Amino acid sequence: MNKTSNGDLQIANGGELHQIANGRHPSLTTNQGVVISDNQNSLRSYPQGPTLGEDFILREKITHFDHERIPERVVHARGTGVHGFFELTTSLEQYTTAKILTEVGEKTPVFTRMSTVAGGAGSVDTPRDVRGFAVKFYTKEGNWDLVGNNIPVFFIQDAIKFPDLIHAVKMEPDRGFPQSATAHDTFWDFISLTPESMHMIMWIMSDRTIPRSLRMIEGFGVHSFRLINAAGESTFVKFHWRPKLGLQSTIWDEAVKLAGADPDFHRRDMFDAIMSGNFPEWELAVQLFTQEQADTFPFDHLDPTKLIPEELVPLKVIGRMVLDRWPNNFFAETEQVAYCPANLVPGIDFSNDPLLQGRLFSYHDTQLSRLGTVNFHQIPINAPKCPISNHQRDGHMQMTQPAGRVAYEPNSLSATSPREIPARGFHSAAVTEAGTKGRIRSESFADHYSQARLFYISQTEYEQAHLASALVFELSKVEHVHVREAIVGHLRHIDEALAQRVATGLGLEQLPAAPVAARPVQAMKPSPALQIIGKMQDTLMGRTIGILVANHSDGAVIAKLKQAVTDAGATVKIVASKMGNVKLAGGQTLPVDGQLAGTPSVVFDAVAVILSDEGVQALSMESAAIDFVRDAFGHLKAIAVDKGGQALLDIARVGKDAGVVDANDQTAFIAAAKTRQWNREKSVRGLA
Ligand code: HDE
Repeated sequence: MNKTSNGDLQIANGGELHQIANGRHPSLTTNQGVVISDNQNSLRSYPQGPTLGEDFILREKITHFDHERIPERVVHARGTGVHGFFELTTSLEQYTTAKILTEVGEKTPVFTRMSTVAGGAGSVDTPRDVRGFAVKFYTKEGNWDLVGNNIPVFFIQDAIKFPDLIHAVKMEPDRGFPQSATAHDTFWDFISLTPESMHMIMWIMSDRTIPRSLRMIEGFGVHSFRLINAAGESTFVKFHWRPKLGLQSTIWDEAVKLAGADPDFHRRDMFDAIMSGNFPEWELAVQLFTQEQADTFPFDHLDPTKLIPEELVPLKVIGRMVLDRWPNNFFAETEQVAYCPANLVPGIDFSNDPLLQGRLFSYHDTQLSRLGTVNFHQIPINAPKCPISNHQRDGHMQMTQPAGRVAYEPNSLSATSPREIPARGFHSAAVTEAGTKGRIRSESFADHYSQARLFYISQTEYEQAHLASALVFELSKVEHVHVREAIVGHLRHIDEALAQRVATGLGLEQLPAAPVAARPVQAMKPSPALQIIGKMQDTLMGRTIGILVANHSDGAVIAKLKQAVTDAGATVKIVASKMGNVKLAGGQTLPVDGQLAGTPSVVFDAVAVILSDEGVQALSMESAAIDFVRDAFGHLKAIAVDKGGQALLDIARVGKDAGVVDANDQTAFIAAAKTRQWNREKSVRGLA
């Protein structure tokens, strides 16, 4: 619905715009356009009589309602989509003819959907899971979909294993649980028998899978693609999205509590950011390399369980994506958007990665069952923003009315019917390929442990401890002891100390034998680019600070703190035991944003506690207040306190360290709030 210059509302109806005088509602009609006189009562034969079958208005309304749901995505069912644009800053003209990668300054509209993988559409936002990162670029030369994840590698090497992987991770079929969790027998059973998944397992068990915000995740195209230039030469490329806000994750205990406190935590966070004009931004970077370079890599880049370390092929930043417009309608856009890795534009091409090859037909196929027709490309969110003309006709829900006799090519009857354009049209890379046909796994895919080790040894000690603890948590939920042991056996190839930590956490008395490795594990130099901590930004931008207050709190301290953190780019929310207003010490009132029981500290990046003596007394018997400060401390967050705040911390037996600061020292608070108090962790939980 838009407003015209005179303030009238315009409502799109069947493609036509009806102007409605300011302040008047449009008529309620049936789908046939018949104005409805009574939307409260169905048609009865007499006041106490039966409802009449002739009530076409009732029948139409209920029938439409009965069919409102469509099949949810078989994977990535829960997602959050946002409109935005991509702007190229560096031309790749030397490598490709694709306009989107050569026209510097051009802003191309995009629709980006981020998702979890395992849970259903109504599942929570914060399980331990991969996040999908799918971008549809509506380019001048057709739609290009870069359908990636927030992890640069995948579990399996061959598409034929995908249904097995997904069946293993989804709810177990006999019991219908767990929803959206890897911590169960069938997942780990499959993994224990699939050593190629070990590298991905390191990423999954790291904090990458429990992100703080969708605005703070990286995105990866995962597979190698090809770029093709005007001379027809091709170069391999990997795509990377890097968030302006840096990487940030939650603590596992926090993610678990967030699931209860706010099941929509990530979607709401994105919505709030877009609505308040804090538009999230990512850099698009590429790794470019030739076949000759690839031949020297100690791994096969066509194996999707491998990444190309940045130290080997540096990232080149070529543009930025800004997400700045929330969809008008969740179903019409976020639910109906149909991504497909086969949607490419001239100048970009596929590689032979066998996982990518399998994906190329899967997505279109899945849309046919989800959206029900070959014409789903006509749905506005899927329609290219450049002209389409071809001889495809008819099918369910055909929305266009192609005119004329000719629906074939070649023809001599029409001078205006669409024809192929060899010079501008899509060409595949002209590469010579030969070999023996067969169901073959390339020998070059056989090393399953070297990059898993590379990932593990590249992490900080805190991240290693989280990863080891995640493995203990997940495997402790696995009932079959032989499955736990088999996983620990694999870990021995990755890092003996890691295997030992996990074995100890699981109470295994001796280390299980390691399986035979198909290839010896190669020593590699650590790559700090694989850390989260190494990629956190020194910023408070995009973060939220919660201030717990009560009647008679010191308004001046609150105001100064609020100003300082807002200036640093954060948002402030006031929390108190009742909604409405609190009366501050000076007599002023302060509006409350969140009621304490419903606004625990897990929803904030850092907290402040500003309380009068009376306030402390009132909150000291309140378990939500005790949990507020205990959890903030336990989740390694900065806590700013005045005298009353400190008193509440003492009552809650919360310790004192460098992250607990005087609320009057705003600079110290901001510095502490930008990060987590990693050193504190040893004092609050026993990690593996
Ligand atoms: Fe997908 N994947 N996938 N996938 N995938 C789908 O397509 C599939 C894979 C990814 O927000 C489905 O439209 C196969 C890798 C994202 O709508 C389905 C294989 C990567 C999304 C499908 C893979 C992804 C999907 C389900 C192995 C990262 C959500 C709904 C050969 C590079 C897109 C749909 C959105 C969705 C198949 C593996 C990313 C079933 C067969 C690797 C982000 O077609």
